[in-house]
Amino acid sequence: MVSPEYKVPSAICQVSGGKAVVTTDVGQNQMWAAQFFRYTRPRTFISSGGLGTMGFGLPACIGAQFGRRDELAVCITGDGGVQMNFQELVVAVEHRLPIVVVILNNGYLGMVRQWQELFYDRRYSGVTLTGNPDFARLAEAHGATGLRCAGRAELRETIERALATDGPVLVDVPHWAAEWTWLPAAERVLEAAAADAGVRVGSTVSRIVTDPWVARY
Ligand SMILES: Cc1ncc(C[n+]2csc(CCOP(=O)(O)OP(=O)(O)O)c2C)c(N)n1
Ligand SMILES: [Mg+2]
Repeated sequence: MVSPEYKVPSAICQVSGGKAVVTTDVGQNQMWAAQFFRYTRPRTFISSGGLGTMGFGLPACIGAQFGRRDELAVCITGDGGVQMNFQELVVAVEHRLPIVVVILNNGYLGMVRQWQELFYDRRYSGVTLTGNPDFARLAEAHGATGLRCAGRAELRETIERALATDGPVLVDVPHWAAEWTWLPAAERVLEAAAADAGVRVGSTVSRIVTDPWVARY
C-alpha cells in the first residue's frame, strides 16, 4: 500500500515548474517534501533537520519570501506542526506576502505514529489529532485565502489555484484514506510513483519508494 501524500510535493513541483523555495515542518510532511520535489538549485530547500523543530515551516517561509521577493515561497507542513506557529500568518497578511502554505492533513502526529507502528507493536499513544480546526477557515479568519482540496482528482487544480492567488494562501489537503492504492508488485510501485513524480524509473525516487518504510506505510 502506498500512501498518496508524495503526490502533493510532486504536484507543487510540476505546477511551479520546479521553481520554488520550499520550507518544511518536521515529520512525514518533511520526508515527502524532501523526496518528491525535484530540487535543482542550491538554497531552495529549507528544513529544520537533526533535532528538528515543529513550527519551523511557516515562519521560515515568511523569511524566505522576504529574502526573495520575486520567487515563489511554499511551506509544506503537517497538521501538527502548522498549529505551533499558525499566528505568524498575520505577518504574511500584513505584508501581503504571497506565500503558499500546504498542509498534509493526516489527522495524526504522523511521524510519531509511524514509529509506534513499526517499532512499538502498534501501541499508539498521544498521536491522534482529533481536535484539528478547519484550517482553510482559520486562514480566512486571519485575512489570508483558505483553500481545501476535496480529493485526489482536484489536487493539481487546487495547487494551480493557490499559486495563482495574490497574497498569502493556505491549502488544506486532507488525507484521502479511501483512495489509498494497493499495488501488487514493486515494479508497479516504481512505475506509478515515477510517472507521478515525472522522473524515470531507476532514479532516486524509485529507490526511496522501494524502501520498506515507505512501501509499507
Ligand atoms: C516542537 C516539537 N515537538 C515535538 C517534536 C517531535 N515530533 C517530530 S515529528 C512529530 C509529529 C509531527 O506531526 P505533524 O506536524 O502532523 O506531521 P506529520 O508527521 O503528520 O506529517 C513530532 C511530535 C518536534 N520535532 N518538535
Ligand atoms: Mg500530521
